[in-house]
Amino acid sequence: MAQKNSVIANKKINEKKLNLAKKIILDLQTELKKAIRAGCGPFLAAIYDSKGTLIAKCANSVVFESCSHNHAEMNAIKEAERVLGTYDLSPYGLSLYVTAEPCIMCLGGIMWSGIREVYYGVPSKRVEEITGFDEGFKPDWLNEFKKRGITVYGQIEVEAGEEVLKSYVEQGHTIYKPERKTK
Ligand code: AZG
Ligand code: ZN
Repeated sequence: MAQKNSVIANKKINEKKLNLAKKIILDLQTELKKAIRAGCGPFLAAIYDSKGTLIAKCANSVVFESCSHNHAEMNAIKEAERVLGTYDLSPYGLSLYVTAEPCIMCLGGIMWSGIREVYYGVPSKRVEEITGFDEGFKPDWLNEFKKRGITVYGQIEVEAGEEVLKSYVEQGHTIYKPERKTK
């Protein structure tokens, strides 16, 4: 049976890629603490090309820039498209690394950007339990991405990511979400 927090993937795991992803995500979690101190939300994303060149790295800036779209992944995709001068990233063989599982909005953003690989840290369920953020409904997204040729490896270095989210909450930072009127 799968261990709690064991890595999940929609393609056979490549140990070399996984080890690189562990290092990148751990580094992102460390850098995220600084981004939080600077007023950003508790998520950080980076996009690398297939040679390992960093193309974009962005934190969540929803509160900082007063924009509900400004999740880390959306900011990083937008920055990569600006740097490369294109709305279609598919020819570049890009990989997105992010400190937590993408939310429903970012899954759409990733799908339409042409990103080829996604590596994430803390699963949405834990993000929601720790912080109270609403990550949205995402039925069978690993399989849907697989059908579209997008590789996903998830739940990478989860403990380190959970610690950062816990400290964001303990420090009293904003849990940004619209008021829900369900009745
Ligand atoms: C979020 N989840 C991720 N992965 N990234 C962000 O920027 C988010 N903002 N709220 N939930
Ligand atoms: Zn998002």
